[in-house]
This record gives sequence, C-alpha cells and structure tokens, in this order.
Amino acid sequence: MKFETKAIHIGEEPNLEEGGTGDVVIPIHLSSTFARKEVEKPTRGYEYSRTGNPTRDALEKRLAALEDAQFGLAFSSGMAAETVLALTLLNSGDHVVAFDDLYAGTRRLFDILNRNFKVEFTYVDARYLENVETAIKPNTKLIWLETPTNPLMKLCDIRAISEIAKEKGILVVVDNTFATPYFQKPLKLGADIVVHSTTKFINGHSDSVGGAIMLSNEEIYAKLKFNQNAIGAILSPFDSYLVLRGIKTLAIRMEKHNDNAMKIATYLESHSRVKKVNYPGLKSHPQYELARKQMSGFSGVLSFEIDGGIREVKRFLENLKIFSIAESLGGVESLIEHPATMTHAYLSKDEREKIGITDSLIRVSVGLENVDDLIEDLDNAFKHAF
Ligand code: P1T
Repeated sequence: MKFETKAIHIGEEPNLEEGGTGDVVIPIHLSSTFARKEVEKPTRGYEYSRTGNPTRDALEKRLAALEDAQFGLAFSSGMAAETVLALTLLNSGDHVVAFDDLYAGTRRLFDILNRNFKVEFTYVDARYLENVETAIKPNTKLIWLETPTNPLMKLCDIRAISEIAKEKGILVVVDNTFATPYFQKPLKLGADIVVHSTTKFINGHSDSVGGAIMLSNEEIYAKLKFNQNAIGAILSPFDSYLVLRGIKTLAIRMEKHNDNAMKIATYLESHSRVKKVNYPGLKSHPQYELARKQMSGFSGVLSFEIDGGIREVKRFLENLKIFSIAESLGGVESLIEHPATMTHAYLSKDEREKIGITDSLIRVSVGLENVDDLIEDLDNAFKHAF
C-alpha cells in the first residue's frame, strides 16, 4: 500500500467476522478495564486500558505503517514520548550527542536527566558532520536529532550521521515532527528510532496533545512497551480516535501546507523589512541540496528575521488578524510566535544567540487558509509595524 492508502486504512480494517459489527471507523473504547472468563489470562488480549486499548492499538498500528516501521507507541504528549524513550535507553553515566537547535522543552527534559541522573549531553551544530563525529565519546549511547530544527529550520544529514553511529554501536533518534513521515523517512535513511509530537501535523487540527515513537527493533520495542505501561503516560482513547481521524488527511494536508509555506517564504524573502528567511524549500537555504536529497517536500513551518527589534516584532504580531499568536504548529489554522519570549524562553539569551535565535526571529506555522489572505494579513501587519 502507498502512503495515502495506509493513512486511511491501516488499523481500521472493518471486522466482518462472526460477532464483528463492520464499523468502518473504529469505536472509541472508553472502558478502563476488560473482563475475562478465566483468572489467568485476558479473554480477548486486553486487561487494563493503560496496558492496552483497542482504539490506541489501532492508532499505534497506523503510526508504525506511516514510518514504514514494525512498531508504534502512542503517548499523552510529545514530551511523554521523549521521556519514556530517554528513560528506556539511558542510564546514569551515559553520554548523548544532541543537535543544539532543538525544541526547548526537549532541552529542559535533558537538563533534568543531567541534574538528577548524571546523563551527560553535548550539544553540537549537527549541520556539520565533523561536529557530531568529534563529540562522540566512549560512553556515547545516543545521538538525538531534529531535522528540520525548531525554530531555525536547520537540517542534518540523517544517512551520514547514522552510518557513523552504526559503526560505533550508537543509536540514532530523529524527532520527525516538522517533516512528518509524508516528507521524510528517517528509518529508511538509517536512523533507529523516530519520535513525534502528534500534537502537530500528524493530528493536524490543534485539538489533541499527543506523542509517538516508531521503530523496527523488536528488543527495544519490548522495553519501550513495558515502560509505556510502567510509566503510564498513554494517549487516551478519545485522543487516539482524533489522531486516527486526523491522519486520514495527512498527505493532502501536507501538500497544501508545503505549497502555502513555499509561497509565504518567497513573499517574505522579497519583503524589504525581512532580513532573512529560514525555509528549506528556498534555494537560498544553505542546505537546500540536502533538503532535496533527504526530504520529498519542505513542510509548513518557516522562520524569519524582521528588520527591527522587539518593538517592531510586537507591533507586527499584534496586528495580524488571521494568524493567531500561539505556541504549537502543524494545525490547519496559521499560527505565529516569537521563540525568544515563547517556545524558546527556557534557554538563556546567550544560549539562544549562540544557536541563532535572535529577538527579531519570528516562527510561522503556515495553515491551509487561502494563501492570498495570509499574505495580505502579513502585508498589513508589516505596514503597522513600520
Ligand atoms: O508539545 P508536545 O506534544 O509535548 O511535543 C513536544 C515537542 C517535541 N518535538 C518538537 C519538535 C516540538 O516542536 C514539540 C512541541 N513544540 C511546541 C509546542 C512548539 O510550539 O514548538
């Protein structure tokens, strides 16, 4: 099956067996527990809803299929997925090499692991292979990547990094939230594990917070499954239903996000009040060639630097009518935010500036509205700001 077909059917095949009802949409199994005939074993495989739930199972199957993975696991948030992953793969004294431009919540989690469990982290500009290579130590267990990164849209070469990691027995995790499996398949490029905030494009409608892990290594999957139940940060049945429903239109949504973002990136690049646009679909992106090689599209997020300071940023953002000033991304509605005071405020100003997150940086999640309306909205806001 091709991507669009899997996105609609996997995990939701109608049950036409004796006793099955033939629903074409999976029921939301709200029951917190499942009765059994015999004491020793569950009658239909289900015992307690944290351990396993039919609606969540359907979603987990579909999530795996999207990434061409053997296994999928769904969590109550992207951060919950990351927490379970980190607690499963890392022990105190281990070392992790991570991209320095990451969602700041991921940095916050890593700081806890460092403080409380003595896991060591080295943050590198993973755009350059040699930085990753030289950061590796004898106790390095994991390389943690985001590509494109949040919020600067930097890329790293998943295949090349995975080759180095494999030689040294190090696992590679890729946060594929920005690209989605529609545009990028990290496992095919050699990574071991993919993690997602399903809150974003995968659900796509800004009405569910969730996370996912996809992988094909059975041994690691068994540990993750055990810890998913042990830690308990599972996705609810209702959210599982919402995400299953959202995924059905993932392919068609991503095409339109990509088209609209490309048009907005081009518009911004030609605007006299814009200093720089970060979007991997632009020829001016320093890693445009890598983007074309490892992605089949460039997705719907971009960031840009306005030609002004915090005063102009505020005037620009607060005069938008269609874009909402809000954290998050990947929904059908366009969102806009100021990383320095919002999503990346956790980092110190020095840390932000070292990576390239200036006070003039604005991040845009381009939605599915008519792009002419979006450009007109931006145009008006520029007029108010300057
Ligand atoms: O918000 P949550 O579902 O817990 O996902 C965390 C997360 C993980 N990875 C990436 C790349 C992310 O962007 C996020 C969440 N990001 C935002 C809320 C944001 O506005 O950037």
